[in-house]
Amino acid sequence: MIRTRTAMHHTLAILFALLFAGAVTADEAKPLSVSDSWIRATPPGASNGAGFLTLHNDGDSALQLTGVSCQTSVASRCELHEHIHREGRMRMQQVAAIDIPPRGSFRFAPGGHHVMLLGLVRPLAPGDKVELVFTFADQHTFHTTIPVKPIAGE
Ligand SMILES: [Cu+2]
Repeated sequence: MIRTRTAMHHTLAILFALLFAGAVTADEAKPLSVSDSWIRATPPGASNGAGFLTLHNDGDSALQLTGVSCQTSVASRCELHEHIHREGRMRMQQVAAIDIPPRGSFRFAPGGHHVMLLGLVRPLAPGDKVELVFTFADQHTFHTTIPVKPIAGE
């Protein structure tokens, strides 16, 4: 009994070590940085919100962004979106992938690409913070936390 329990503890310790090592590697291996990040505060009753930021690829190889998720109880999920003009109207749609060139950057900005926050359970208010997790084609992830700013802050 004691031997089994010791073996199990040992196995768990190794598993946690591997998980922790994996989590650290995921972010450290990605040469990314963020600037101009903000999420637009939403009026009462709004079901969706939008976040903006510039992602900088500080490395020597191209990166392909393939998704985003949000670690928050305020929104049910997040998506990468773009605005398009179709039949004289401004619409938005989900994008599957965004390429960020080496030593280059990609800007999410009002009227263009944005991080869509869907299924808001309450308004996004100035002072709130939302953690976003970007996913790349090579399975690496990048975490960043973005502040909510007043609508007039554009
Ligand atoms: Cu959108």
